[in-house]
Amino acid sequence: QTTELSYAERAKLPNVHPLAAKLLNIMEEKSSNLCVSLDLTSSEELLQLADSLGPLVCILKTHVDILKDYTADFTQKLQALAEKHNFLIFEDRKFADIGNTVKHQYDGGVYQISSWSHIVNAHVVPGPGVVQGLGAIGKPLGRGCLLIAQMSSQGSLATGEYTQAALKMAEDHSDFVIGFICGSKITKRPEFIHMTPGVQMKAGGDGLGQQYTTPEEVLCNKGSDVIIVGRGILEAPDRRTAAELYRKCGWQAYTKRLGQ
Ligand code: 5FU
Repeated sequence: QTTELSYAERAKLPNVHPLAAKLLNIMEEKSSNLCVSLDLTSSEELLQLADSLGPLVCILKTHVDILKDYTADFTQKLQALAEKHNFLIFEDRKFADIGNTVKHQYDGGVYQISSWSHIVNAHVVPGPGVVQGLGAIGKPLGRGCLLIAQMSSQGSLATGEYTQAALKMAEDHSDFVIGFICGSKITKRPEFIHMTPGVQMKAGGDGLGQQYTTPEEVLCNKGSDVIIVGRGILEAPDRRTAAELYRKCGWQAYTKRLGQ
């Protein structure tokens, strides 16, 4: 048996980032390691679904730039739902430019992402400047960043040394980086949170390069912490029932990993 720490134990570690601690506590409280990816184009539909699925998830992931009817009112309402249901918001913006540019993209423009999204992510291809630029905005606000260490898509170039460089960048900026987007656990340091997209109940793909792994495989065998599920829920006949199934499967796989 390994000495695997629970989410609650990890939340109490001395070096854990406050936002990571908050997330780990939410996961424990809600018995959920499910991040739902609401890749929808209508604000109203997204908000209604956020209200319905909110109790089941630890994180709600957005792609705000695919909304056809975005207004600042949308993010106000989403924040209210995050409070109501106790989940974190993760805008999957995948910043990938020089520090000065990403600062503006994070803070300004139409979406003002830093004002409402608890978590954002970044590619490591530009080097550490991308994290420093984002951190200049995000750190004073108590935000956190995930580095994209691996991707779920077929033929991804984020492998091997690239993945190791992402880990190093995270270690060097652990006052802002809370973890990774990855397919499997890349570090034993329990302060970092591993989140995995490309999850459905059945392994397979979508014909555009997406590759799916099951919740059990991701949490038990690959050692990741959070499953990110989009179409597995969005395309189900009953989205709430599907989300509850993913939550339950994810939680069972986690408790199995803990050896309970
Ligand atoms: F970084 C990544 C990645 O490597 N794979 C992904 O699929 C992000 N994603 C996102 O997760 C993608 O942009 C979608 O928003 C979501 C997966 O959606 P699906 O419908 O479950 O395939």
